[in-house]
Amino acid sequence: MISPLRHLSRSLLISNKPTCIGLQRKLSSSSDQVQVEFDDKTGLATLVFANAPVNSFSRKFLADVTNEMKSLETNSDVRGVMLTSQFDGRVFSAGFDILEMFQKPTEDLQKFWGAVHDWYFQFFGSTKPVVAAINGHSPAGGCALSLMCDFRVMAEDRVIGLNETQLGIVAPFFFADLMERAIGVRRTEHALLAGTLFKSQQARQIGLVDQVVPLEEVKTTALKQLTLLSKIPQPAYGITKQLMRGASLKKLDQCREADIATFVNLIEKPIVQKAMGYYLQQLKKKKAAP
Ligand code: CO8
Repeated sequence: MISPLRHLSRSLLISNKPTCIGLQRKLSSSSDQVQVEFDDKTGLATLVFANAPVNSFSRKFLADVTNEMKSLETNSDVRGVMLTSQFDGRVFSAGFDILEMFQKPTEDLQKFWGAVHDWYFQFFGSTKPVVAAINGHSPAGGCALSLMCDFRVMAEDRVIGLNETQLGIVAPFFFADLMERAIGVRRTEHALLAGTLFKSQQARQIGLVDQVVPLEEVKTTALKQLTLLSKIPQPAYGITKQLMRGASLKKLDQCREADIATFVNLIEKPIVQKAMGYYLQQLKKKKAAP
């Protein structure tokens, strides 16, 4: 098996056609749903989520983005990572793929939640500068991923938040923790109970995102911020991240099995399955409406 580090080194060597931006190159990716771009002059990489139609996180997509991030993390040429979506203006990520949690055997649910843990540890545990260019709606798991980044730039007039209760499910404690870090306990409690999706401008006011700009400026603004962060000396940057995040990471690490059991127990409840089925129907109906 190729180690993640060797995988990226090989990718750098065989990286192909240049993109429209100067020295930026597309790196080979193990998945069609995640594109990796790398600027070897600045050392900045971009992960572009391209899992049509809405970048929902299936088990496979979780594993793919986790693997790509791992490769970037372990490559010393990479000085920072920007996350963004190929579906510019529409959706950053619709969160977890609800179909992965609907009418699935226990074993699949366990594997899915294990992949969620790996994804959390990889992104929230990254020691490099990571900036989210949120160029579309970002509910639930999309919001959580943004909150794992060091800085969030969002397009105007889109929504972000942990809306799980609206689906009849419960955001896990490590999502609540991510939100609490950004907006405090009281606001998080209100937001989680109501399943609030905040409009970008309001998200900025309460500190859920750091900057809101017109859509066409999202990536350049995020890149500017990433450039600044990438100039802060490593390992000081990475050690500081570990210092600030270590306790949260350790908390989940110490209860991985129990957390998987909690998830499965909740998701398998008939009333929860019913609520998710209803929510899925509503999503389809929305499309069917004139
Ligand atoms: N999962 C699966 N399918 C989805 C999802 C999703 N999260 N979101 C959208 N889809 C599907 C739609 O059903 C539709 O399918 P089809 O083409 O077959 O009709 C297709 O994707 C396109 O969707 P839309 O037409 O709605 O696309 P739009 O661009 O109009 O809207 C939105 C994009 C705003 C993102 C919209 O799709 C939306 O609101 N989606 C739902 C978002 C959501 O509520 N996500 C919550 C997921 S749960 C989660 O992330 C954390 C769960 C933690 C679990 C803890 C349990 C203990």
